[in-house]
Amino acid sequence: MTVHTEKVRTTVNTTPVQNRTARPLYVRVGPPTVLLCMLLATACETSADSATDTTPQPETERGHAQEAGLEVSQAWMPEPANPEVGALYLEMSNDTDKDDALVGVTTDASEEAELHTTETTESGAGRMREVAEIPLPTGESTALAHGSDHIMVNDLSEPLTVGDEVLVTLVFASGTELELTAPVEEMTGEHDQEEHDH
Ligand SMILES: [Cu+2]
Repeated sequence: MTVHTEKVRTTVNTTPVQNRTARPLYVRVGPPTVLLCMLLATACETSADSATDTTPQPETERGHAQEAGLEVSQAWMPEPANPEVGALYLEMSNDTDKDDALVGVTTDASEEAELHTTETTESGAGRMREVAEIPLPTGESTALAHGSDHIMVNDLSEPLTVGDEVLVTLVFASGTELELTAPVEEMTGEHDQEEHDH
Protein backbone atom coordinates (compact mmCIF):
# COMPACT_ATOMS: atom_id res chain seq x y z
CA MET A 1 0.00 0.00 0.00
CA THR A 2 2.55 2.57 1.05
CA VAL A 3 4.84 1.58 -1.78
CA HIS A 4 2.11 2.26 -4.33
CA THR A 5 1.38 5.65 -2.92
CA GLU A 6 4.99 6.68 -3.21
CA LYS A 7 5.10 5.59 -6.82
CA VAL A 8 2.03 7.56 -7.80
CA ARG A 9 3.28 10.69 -6.17
CA THR A 10 6.56 10.73 -8.03
CA THR A 11 4.99 10.33 -11.46
CA VAL A 12 1.85 12.42 -11.18
CA ASN A 13 2.49 15.21 -8.77
CA THR A 14 4.79 17.31 -10.93
CA THR A 15 2.65 20.40 -11.53
CA PRO A 16 0.08 22.05 -9.33
CA VAL A 17 -3.42 21.35 -10.63
CA GLN A 18 -4.60 24.92 -10.27
CA ASN A 19 -1.99 26.26 -12.65
CA ARG A 20 -4.01 26.35 -15.83
CA THR A 21 -1.29 27.52 -18.19
CA ALA A 22 1.05 24.77 -17.09
CA ARG A 23 -1.14 21.90 -18.21
CA PRO A 24 1.08 20.30 -20.83
CA LEU A 25 -1.79 18.67 -22.73
CA TYR A 26 -3.37 21.98 -23.79
CA VAL A 27 -0.08 23.62 -24.61
CA ARG A 28 0.88 20.82 -26.95
CA VAL A 29 -2.48 20.64 -28.68
CA GLY A 30 -2.25 24.28 -29.78
CA PRO A 31 0.46 24.72 -32.37
CA PRO A 32 -0.20 21.75 -34.71
CA THR A 33 -3.92 22.51 -34.78
CA VAL A 34 -3.30 26.12 -35.70
CA LEU A 35 -0.90 25.14 -38.42
CA LEU A 36 -3.30 22.67 -39.96
CA CYS A 37 -6.12 25.17 -39.89
CA MET A 38 -4.01 27.80 -41.61
CA LEU A 39 -3.43 25.41 -44.48
CA LEU A 40 -7.12 24.57 -44.69
CA ALA A 41 -8.09 28.22 -44.54
CA THR A 42 -5.83 29.01 -47.47
CA ALA A 43 -7.42 26.26 -49.50
CA CYS A 44 -10.92 27.48 -48.71
CA GLU A 45 -10.32 31.12 -49.44
CA THR A 46 -10.76 30.80 -53.20
CA SER A 47 -14.41 29.82 -52.81
CA ALA A 48 -15.14 32.23 -50.02
CA ASP A 49 -14.95 35.59 -51.85
CA SER A 50 -13.31 36.95 -48.76
CA ALA A 51 -14.70 40.46 -48.67
CA THR A 52 -15.33 40.27 -44.94
CA ASP A 53 -11.71 39.55 -44.15
CA THR A 54 -10.41 43.08 -43.89
CA THR A 55 -9.02 43.41 -40.39
CA PRO A 56 -5.41 42.35 -39.95
CA GLN A 57 -5.49 40.40 -36.71
CA PRO A 58 -2.97 38.17 -34.98
CA GLU A 59 -4.96 35.17 -36.20
CA THR A 60 -2.39 32.57 -35.29
CA GLU A 61 -2.65 33.52 -31.65
CA ARG A 62 -6.39 33.51 -31.25
CA GLY A 63 -8.42 30.34 -31.08
CA HIS A 64 -9.11 28.60 -34.37
CA ALA A 65 -10.64 25.26 -35.30
CA GLN A 66 -12.21 23.76 -38.37
CA GLU A 67 -13.98 20.53 -39.12
CA ALA A 68 -16.65 19.24 -41.48
CA GLY A 69 -17.20 22.63 -43.13
CA LEU A 70 -17.55 24.51 -39.88
CA GLU A 71 -14.86 26.99 -38.98
CA VAL A 72 -14.29 29.01 -35.85
CA SER A 73 -11.61 31.66 -35.69
CA GLN A 74 -10.53 34.70 -33.72
CA ALA A 75 -11.64 33.19 -30.43
CA TRP A 76 -10.51 35.24 -27.45
CA MET A 77 -11.60 36.46 -24.07
CA PRO A 78 -11.17 40.03 -22.87
CA GLU A 79 -9.54 40.12 -19.47
CA PRO A 80 -12.55 39.98 -17.15
CA ALA A 81 -13.36 43.21 -15.33
CA ASN A 82 -15.37 41.16 -12.88
CA PRO A 83 -13.04 38.36 -11.71
CA GLU A 84 -15.90 35.86 -11.77
CA VAL A 85 -17.39 36.57 -15.19
CA GLY A 86 -15.76 36.36 -18.61
CA ALA A 87 -17.03 36.68 -22.17
CA LEU A 88 -15.82 34.72 -25.17
CA TYR A 89 -15.80 36.32 -28.59
CA LEU A 90 -15.15 34.56 -31.88
CA GLU A 91 -16.13 34.27 -35.51
CA MET A 92 -17.73 31.20 -36.98
CA SER A 93 -18.72 30.22 -40.49
CA ASN A 94 -20.74 27.43 -42.05
CA ASP A 95 -19.40 26.14 -45.35
CA THR A 96 -21.63 23.08 -45.36
CA ASP A 97 -24.89 22.80 -47.30
CA LYS A 98 -27.03 22.61 -44.17
CA ASP A 99 -28.13 25.13 -41.60
CA ASP A 100 -26.42 24.66 -38.28
CA ALA A 101 -26.31 26.37 -34.91
CA LEU A 102 -24.08 26.69 -31.92
CA VAL A 103 -25.97 24.87 -29.17
CA GLY A 104 -23.49 24.34 -26.39
CA VAL A 105 -20.16 25.36 -24.95
CA THR A 106 -17.87 24.05 -22.25
CA THR A 107 -14.63 25.49 -20.95
CA ASP A 108 -11.93 24.51 -18.50
CA ALA A 109 -12.28 27.89 -16.78
CA SER A 110 -15.68 27.17 -15.30
CA GLU A 111 -18.50 24.68 -15.44
CA GLU A 112 -20.88 27.53 -16.13
CA ALA A 113 -20.84 28.72 -19.72
CA GLU A 114 -23.87 30.10 -21.50
CA LEU A 115 -24.86 31.29 -24.94
CA HIS A 116 -26.03 34.88 -24.72
CA THR A 117 -27.62 37.41 -26.97
CA THR A 118 -27.86 41.13 -26.35
CA GLU A 119 -31.18 42.88 -26.70
CA THR A 120 -31.80 46.57 -26.80
CA THR A 121 -34.48 47.64 -24.39
CA GLU A 122 -36.98 50.42 -25.13
CA SER A 123 -34.82 52.83 -23.18
CA GLY A 124 -31.92 51.98 -25.49
CA ALA A 125 -29.87 50.03 -22.98
CA GLY A 126 -28.36 46.69 -23.88
CA ARG A 127 -29.42 43.67 -21.89
CA MET A 128 -28.13 40.13 -22.13
CA ARG A 129 -30.29 37.06 -22.22
CA GLU A 130 -29.40 33.38 -22.36
CA VAL A 131 -30.42 31.63 -25.57
CA ALA A 132 -30.63 27.95 -26.45
CA GLU A 133 -28.71 28.38 -29.67
CA ILE A 134 -26.92 30.84 -31.90
CA PRO A 135 -27.95 30.14 -35.49
CA LEU A 136 -25.35 29.58 -38.20
CA PRO A 137 -27.18 29.17 -41.52
CA THR A 138 -25.56 27.46 -44.48
CA GLY A 139 -23.09 29.64 -46.35
CA GLU A 140 -23.06 32.30 -43.68
CA SER A 141 -20.69 33.53 -41.04
CA THR A 142 -21.38 35.32 -37.83
CA ALA A 143 -19.35 37.07 -35.18
CA LEU A 144 -19.84 36.69 -31.48
CA ALA A 145 -18.92 40.08 -30.13
CA HIS A 146 -19.59 42.62 -27.46
CA GLY A 147 -23.11 43.99 -27.77
CA SER A 148 -24.18 41.04 -29.88
CA ASP A 149 -24.34 37.28 -29.45
CA HIS A 150 -21.57 35.98 -27.25
CA ILE A 151 -20.54 33.28 -24.81
CA MET A 152 -20.65 34.09 -21.13
CA VAL A 153 -18.48 32.19 -18.71
CA ASN A 154 -19.79 32.56 -15.18
CA ASP A 155 -18.36 31.55 -11.83
CA LEU A 156 -14.75 31.54 -12.96
CA SER A 157 -12.92 29.31 -10.56
CA GLU A 158 -9.95 31.67 -10.50
CA PRO A 159 -9.27 35.13 -11.93
CA LEU A 160 -8.10 35.17 -15.54
CA THR A 161 -5.46 37.64 -16.63
CA VAL A 162 -3.80 38.57 -19.91
CA GLY A 163 -1.71 35.67 -21.13
CA ASP A 164 -3.92 32.97 -19.68
CA GLU A 165 -5.61 30.51 -21.99
CA VAL A 166 -9.05 29.00 -21.87
CA LEU A 167 -9.76 25.66 -23.47
CA VAL A 168 -13.13 25.87 -25.20
CA THR A 169 -15.31 23.16 -26.74
CA LEU A 170 -18.12 24.32 -29.01
CA VAL A 171 -20.99 21.96 -29.77
CA PHE A 172 -23.10 22.42 -32.88
CA ALA A 173 -26.59 21.15 -33.65
CA SER A 174 -25.12 18.95 -36.41
CA GLY A 175 -23.07 17.11 -33.81
CA THR A 176 -19.77 18.65 -34.81
CA GLU A 177 -17.62 19.64 -31.87
CA LEU A 178 -14.78 22.12 -32.22
CA GLU A 179 -12.10 22.43 -29.60
CA LEU A 180 -9.86 25.47 -29.43
CA THR A 181 -7.78 27.56 -27.11
CA ALA A 182 -8.85 31.14 -26.53
CA PRO A 183 -6.23 33.52 -25.17
CA VAL A 184 -7.12 36.12 -22.57
CA GLU A 185 -6.27 39.52 -24.00
CA GLU A 186 -6.42 43.06 -22.79
CA MET A 187 -9.92 44.43 -22.87
CA THR A 188 -10.24 47.16 -25.45
CA GLY A 189 -12.09 50.42 -24.81
CA GLU A 190 -15.47 49.46 -26.21
CA HIS A 191 -15.86 46.51 -23.90
CA ASP A 192 -17.84 47.06 -20.81
CA GLN A 193 -19.17 44.15 -18.90
CA GLU A 194 -20.80 46.05 -16.10
CA GLU A 195 -24.25 45.59 -17.55
CA HIS A 196 -24.02 41.90 -17.02
CA ASP A 197 -26.80 40.97 -14.80
CA HIS A 198 -27.88 37.53 -13.66
CU1 LIG B 1 -23.58 37.83 -21.40
